[in-house]
Amino acid sequence: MPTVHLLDYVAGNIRSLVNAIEKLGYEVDWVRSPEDVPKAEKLILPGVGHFGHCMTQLSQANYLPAIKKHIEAGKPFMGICVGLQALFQGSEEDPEVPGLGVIPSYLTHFDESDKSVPHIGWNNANTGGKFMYDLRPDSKYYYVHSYKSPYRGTLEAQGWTVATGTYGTETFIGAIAKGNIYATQFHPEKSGVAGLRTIKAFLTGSGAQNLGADLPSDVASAGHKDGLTRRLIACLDVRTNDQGDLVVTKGDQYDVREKGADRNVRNLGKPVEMAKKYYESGADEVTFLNITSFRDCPLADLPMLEVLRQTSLTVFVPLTIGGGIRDTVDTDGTKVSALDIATMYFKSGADKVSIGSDAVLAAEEYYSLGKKLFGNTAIEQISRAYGRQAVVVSVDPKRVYVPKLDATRHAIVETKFPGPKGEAFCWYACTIKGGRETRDMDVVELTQAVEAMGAGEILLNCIDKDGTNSGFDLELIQQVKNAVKIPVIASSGAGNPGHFEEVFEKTTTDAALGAGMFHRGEYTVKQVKDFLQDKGLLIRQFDG
Ligand code: 1PR
Repeated sequence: MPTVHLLDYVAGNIRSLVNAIEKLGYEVDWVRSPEDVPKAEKLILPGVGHFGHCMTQLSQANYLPAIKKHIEAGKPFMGICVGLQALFQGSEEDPEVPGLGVIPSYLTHFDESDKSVPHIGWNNANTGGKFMYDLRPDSKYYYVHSYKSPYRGTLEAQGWTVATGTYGTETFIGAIAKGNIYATQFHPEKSGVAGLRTIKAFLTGSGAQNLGADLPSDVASAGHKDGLTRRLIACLDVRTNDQGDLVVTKGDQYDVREKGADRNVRNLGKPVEMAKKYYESGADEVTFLNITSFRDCPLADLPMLEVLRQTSLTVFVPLTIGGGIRDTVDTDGTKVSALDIATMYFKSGADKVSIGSDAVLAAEEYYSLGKKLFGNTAIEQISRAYGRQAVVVSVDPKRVYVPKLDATRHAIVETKFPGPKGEAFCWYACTIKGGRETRDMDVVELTQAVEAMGAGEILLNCIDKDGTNSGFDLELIQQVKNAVKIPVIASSGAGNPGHFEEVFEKTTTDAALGAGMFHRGEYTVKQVKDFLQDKGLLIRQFDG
């Protein structure tokens, strides 16, 4: 089997990259010390998290001279995400830390005055009509980053071929290549078939051969629209049923048991199979929520680890796992930190972890200590090790109606849907333990606290709407959108494609999630995307 060398220098969730390479018929050989670098013919430098952290790790382990030598020797080199950023002179993220300086430009933060940051989702890598590692004008690629190299159109004069993405009014470098060097800001291993294609062009060497030549005019001019697409996520709530099988289930307002006398846990299918079905139907991401904690088995045998391992072999879009991510004690009495649990999930193929109950408790402490951070919460620890983009906070709020504006200290919404006694106002109370316990904290307080701790995204459920098929809670979603800069995923209540159009048109949500309507077979992900496309919204279709 042909081999590619992968540099393993920093805690990272690179299992999906390995899976993608193996799927393409190549074998991964690990570079675990600078002495291994000269053995590499083709070298890939992946990267997640902070620019400074990655560069410091590389520098302290004395990798930088070996990488430079590899590049200067003209051997194939590919950088991914922070692996692309490493090629630049430096980044606003950590101004004192130098990059490799192969590309004479600096990285800057996205302007967050008019959009969510990080930039998360599917966007273009527009080559301007040039051949570049099989990047295609009508394909979309998965990005997640807060810093970018602004596109100025000057690097081409120095022999670089550049592909761009556009976010809001900013155009940035999505991929760049010259000679033996290829680097992508997006994650090709998470970009479905389009991503596998570009990795293949690197592995086979075909990408470097015609680099920068003109694409055939019919390909170059094929209709496409640049920009971030509307992101659609399929969510699978997973638990063991009373027979001990691991099943996908779905509740009505979080009650997952059938209405009949026997009250069985609803069984809607098998998690790995359903995830693959949604991927092939065009889901932009798949989220698994472990809604029971499987507490009676050792952590290393958690059934969700195997679900992730199996899913990541065939599903090449981002995978999120939630449920039970908190400091805990294993069955043998060993203390295990939330970071250890997250690491187990990342190593099994997850790209993000989602934290629910523990985030609420951490936020309570944050406020009780006068909004000070001590770096010890699960969110801070995981975000520091794996980057902000790897930490989602899942919020399970419930409406609390009040008769007048000053009836509570909480952030209020004037609602179009009055309460049982005609109350015209409400606030959203956070809950823990799958909605079983309501806390004296509103969604604005929670989301602002977790944003300060380093969460990268909010998964915003709504217990009142969950499983109702009555559409998203637009008032809740806009309240949270107004409160934070990080992206928000609208969840709970989707019953038909029109509900997705409504949430995208009437709120500024960054993504929308559906569960029951897909599991029950009422609509496919593709039908929702076709509907949104017909309405003129920019979406990504499965590129198979
Ligand atoms: O608290 O960190 O252990 O995480 C537990 C996780 O499990 C949380 O993310 C919490 O939301 C979730 N969870 C706990 N109990 C339930 C339950 O249903 N009994 N599921 C549950 C939450 C809600 C959504 C659902 C949408 C869309 N599921 O994810 O998929 O509401 O549904 P719809 O489109 O069918 O309306 P921790």
